[in-house]
Amino acid sequence: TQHSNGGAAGDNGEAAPPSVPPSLAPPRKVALVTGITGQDGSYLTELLLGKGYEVHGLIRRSSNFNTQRLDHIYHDPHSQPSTPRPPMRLHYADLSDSSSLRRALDHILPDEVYNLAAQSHVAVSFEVPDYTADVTATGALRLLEAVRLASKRIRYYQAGSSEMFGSTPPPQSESSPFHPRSPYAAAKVAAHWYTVNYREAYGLFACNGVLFNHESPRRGENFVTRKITRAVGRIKVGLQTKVFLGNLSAARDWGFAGDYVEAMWRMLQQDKPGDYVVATEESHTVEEFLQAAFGYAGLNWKDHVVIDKKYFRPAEVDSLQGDATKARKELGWKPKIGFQQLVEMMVDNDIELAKKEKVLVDAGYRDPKQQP
Ligand code: NDP
Ligand code: GDR
Repeated sequence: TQHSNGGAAGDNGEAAPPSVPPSLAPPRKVALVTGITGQDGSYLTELLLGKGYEVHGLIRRSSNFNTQRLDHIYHDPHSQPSTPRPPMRLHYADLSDSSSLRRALDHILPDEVYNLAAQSHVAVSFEVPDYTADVTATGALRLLEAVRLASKRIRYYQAGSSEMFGSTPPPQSESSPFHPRSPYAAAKVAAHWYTVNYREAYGLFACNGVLFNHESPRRGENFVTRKITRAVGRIKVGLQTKVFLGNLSAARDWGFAGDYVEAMWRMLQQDKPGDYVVATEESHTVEEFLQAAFGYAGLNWKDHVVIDKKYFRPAEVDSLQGDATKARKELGWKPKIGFQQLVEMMVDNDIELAKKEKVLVDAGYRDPKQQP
């Protein structure tokens, strides 16, 4: 869908439909997405382009290309001059650099800002706590301040997390207390309250989405679901035999990222700003995920999983299961993809990926020992 909307009226010199003079066509909404190169950023961009938005994304400098998740959307004007470009633009900025955020906001003047950028790995946050706080907590504050100074009519979405509930027992809803169990979770709690404060202090239309875990074939490869499905694919085609994991008894409420970005967008279309839990309301342990993923591929996880202490965390979040009543009632949101379907989608994708890797290994272009 993003391609058909990519050349919408006004972009790339294309004419508006004949029945609507360009001056009378409603102006296209403009969104700014931080973390656009991440899992959620890519799904949200597809959703917004499909709704006719002009999408601007902030990307940070990296020594390797970091736009793989957007490659199917982006059209290089040099190599594809005749293909209409979707209205998506990328700008260099960093959540640790206020001046870059101010410049981006003042230049783009978006209608909506989605703050998805973060150091988002819980285990890594114990290794780089200071950096995690700077990007995940103070980065949100910098962005809120840039939004407030640019225009108070901008609507702001903050990517909050079920990790904020930490050791609070399930089911967790908007009224459950936060008890963060990692530097990442504590930083997200700070970002949550900065967002509430900017709403109360300045009347900003600012929303917190408290999203439970959501996965997809685009999930980062060191989160447990994708680590497992990548291993299933590679084991299935003979590229590896073992996968090393930590705590298998933790329970998570896993949904599909494509469904969850729809809830983010819906929050910013309400009459009033608010905070919403987004979850499937169903919980499974890591072991159950293993059973489902290996079982679907005709394998027994017990033949392949090795426990490695290094993947245990200094403090664990044992059990998450959301109560998304408010999102269901006020946003009219519910997940379309269930647990088994999600597992199968990810395993199917990763078996295909492993088959391609195998071609490279067999041709001598890749070392099979290089695990993701
Ligand atoms: P990812 O880790 O896939 O993406 C994180 C994004 O943030 C990437 O685009 C990354 O850029 C960017 N980023 C990291 N550091 C900076 C920085 N200093 N300045 C600018 N950009 C930066 O996360 P997800 O897509 O899975 O999650 C999106 C958001 O939602 C995150 O804030 C996450 O914490 C939160 N969240 C995620 C949940 C989930 O289950 N997926 C659940 C609840 C909340 P690069 O590509 O260059 O690394
Ligand atoms: P989480 O996701 O910490 O919930 O944060 P992750 O997939 O990293 O861990 C889920 C559970 O699996 C256990 N686990 C392992 N985890 C990883 N990464 N690697 C392993 O080898 C492994 N073995 C067992 C973990 O201990 C944990 O209990 C994700 C991130 O996307 C956050 O940004 C987001 O806010 C939350 O989800 C909601």
